[in-house]
Amino acid sequence: MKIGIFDSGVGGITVLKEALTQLSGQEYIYYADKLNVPYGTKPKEEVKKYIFDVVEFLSTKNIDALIIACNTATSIAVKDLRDKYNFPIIGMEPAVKPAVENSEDKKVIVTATSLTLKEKKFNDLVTRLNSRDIVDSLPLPKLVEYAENFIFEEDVIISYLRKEFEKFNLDEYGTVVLGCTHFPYYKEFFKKVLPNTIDIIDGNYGTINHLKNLLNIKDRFEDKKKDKITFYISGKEDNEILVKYLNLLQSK
Ligand code: DGN
Repeated sequence: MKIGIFDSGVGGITVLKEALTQLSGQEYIYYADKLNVPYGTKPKEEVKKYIFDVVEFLSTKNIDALIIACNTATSIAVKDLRDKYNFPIIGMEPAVKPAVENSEDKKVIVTATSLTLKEKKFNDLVTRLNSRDIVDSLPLPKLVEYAENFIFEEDVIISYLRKEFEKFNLDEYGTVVLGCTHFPYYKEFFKKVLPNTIDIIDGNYGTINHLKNLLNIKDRFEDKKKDKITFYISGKEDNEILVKYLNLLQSK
């Protein structure tokens, strides 16, 4: 199968990595809209236009399915994209449901971009789960900027996260959700800042598992066929930098 994956930048590579871990022998076309990153701090209508341009491009590559590997883009465009295109479209959504189930009597912090946290999609989800009182949100826009600029220095990231989580009494919380595909690059740093009684979860496993069931794809452990990946990038940078990010994740 030919699977299109896109994000505003390098965040979706964390989803691609999950696909390579779980699935066997697929062809991936990854598009990073580096020219327009970040999506998460811009006006909705502007971002929607960028998203439609990217998906139009991917649709010319005869993809069998599309993963919107970006929570922000999913929040604002998944419905309209599904109306326009015939291939299956899988979006990302902060993993609030598993987090609420996991936290028992404790609360949940959902980290994401400001746009995702403001959007109706996220707020409807929290209401539907009847969890308004136990779900708090925390935008972490700088993590997107750090990831895009390949900043992984421990002191920089840890001091940013420490300052942001200072706003919470962490004893009250059981789970932190990584609701932006750029954030799994920093999972180890989240672990260092948060007490070990707090679980950290993201939506990448669930998204790829859903794709696997939808397209009836074999598990990697059942069948070790080779994968094929083609990268595209908008803007000035060379698409080779995307390989660097994938290698970074694979070395962990
Ligand atoms: N990776 C995107 C997400 O999951 O929301 C956000 C990146 C951005 O453009 N701010």
